[in-house]
Amino acid sequence: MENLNELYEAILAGKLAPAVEITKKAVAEGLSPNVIINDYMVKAMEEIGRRFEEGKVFVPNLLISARAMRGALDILKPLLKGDPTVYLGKIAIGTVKGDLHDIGKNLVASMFEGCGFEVINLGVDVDSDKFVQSIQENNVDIVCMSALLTTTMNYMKEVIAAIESAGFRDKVKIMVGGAPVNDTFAKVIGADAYTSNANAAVAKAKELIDSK
Ligand code: B1M
Repeated sequence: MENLNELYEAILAGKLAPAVEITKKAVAEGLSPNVIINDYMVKAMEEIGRRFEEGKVFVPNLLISARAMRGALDILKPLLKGDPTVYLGKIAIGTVKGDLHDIGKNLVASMFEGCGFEVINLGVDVDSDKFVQSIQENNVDIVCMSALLTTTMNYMKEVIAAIESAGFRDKVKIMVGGAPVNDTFAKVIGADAYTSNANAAVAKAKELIDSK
C-alpha cells in the first residue's frame, strides 16, 4: 500500500508532481477518496496554516501547498461523483467578498455534485448582488457561503440582508461554513445552518431540502 504520509509531506512542501503521483497510486490501490482527503490532504493544509501562523513559512508556501492540494484533489474529484440519475436540488456556492480561499469551498461543491445536487459555483470574492442574482436566475434551493478570514466572515450577514431585501429569504435555505465560522455565528447572522466539513454539509443540505 502507498505510504500516504508522503502525500501529506508533498502537499506540505508544495510539491505538485509527487502529490499527484502518490494520489494516483493510492486511487489505483483502492483507497477511499474520503480517507485520502480528510486524513492526509486537509491535515497537510492545516499544518501549513499552523506554520504560517507561527511565522515559520510565508504566503508563497501557502500558495504552492494550495497548488499541490488542488492538483491532488483534481485526481479525486471524478471519484466523488455519484449516481447521475439522483437529483436532490440546486445549490449556489461561493466564497464571500474579499476572500480568495477556495479549496474548501470547491471540495464542498464537489461533494454536493457527487451526492446528486446541481451546483452553481460562483467562485471567490462573491458580493451580495451576485448571490442574489444566482437565486433570481437559477431558482436555487440552497445558498452556501464560505469564508476563511475573520475579516470576511461578517460579510455573510450582508449577503443574508440582501437576500431578504430582494424578497427571496423564504425561498432559499442558507448554509455557511469555513474555518472561522461556527454554529453560534450562523445563528446570530440568521443562516439556517453551519457545517464544519464537506460531508456534514451534504447531510445538512439533504435535511434542509426535505424540510422545504
Ligand atoms: Co490564507 N489564511 N491567507 N491563504 N490560508 C488562512 C485561512 C489562515 C487561518 C492562516 C493562518 O494564519 N493560520 C489565515 C486567516 C487568519 C484569520 O482570519 N483569523 C490566513 C491569512 C491571514 C491569509 C492572508 C491574509 C495572508 C496574507 O496575505 N498576509 C491572505 C488573504 C487573501 C484573501 O483571501 N483576501 C491569504 C491567502 C492565502 C492563499 C491565497 C495563499 C492560500 C489560498 C489558496 C486558495 O484557496 N486557492 C491560503 C491558504 C492555503 C490558507 C490555509 C493555509 C489553508 C486553507 C485551506 O485550503 N484549507 C489557511 C490555514 C487553515 O485553514 N488552517 C489559511 C483546506 C480546506 C480543505 O479547508 O478551507 O477550512 P477549509 O474548508 C473546510 C471547512 O472549513 C469546510 O469544509 C471544508 C472541507 O472540509 N467549509 C465549508 C469551507 N467552506 C465551507 C462552506 C460551507 C460548508 C463547509 O457551506 C455550507
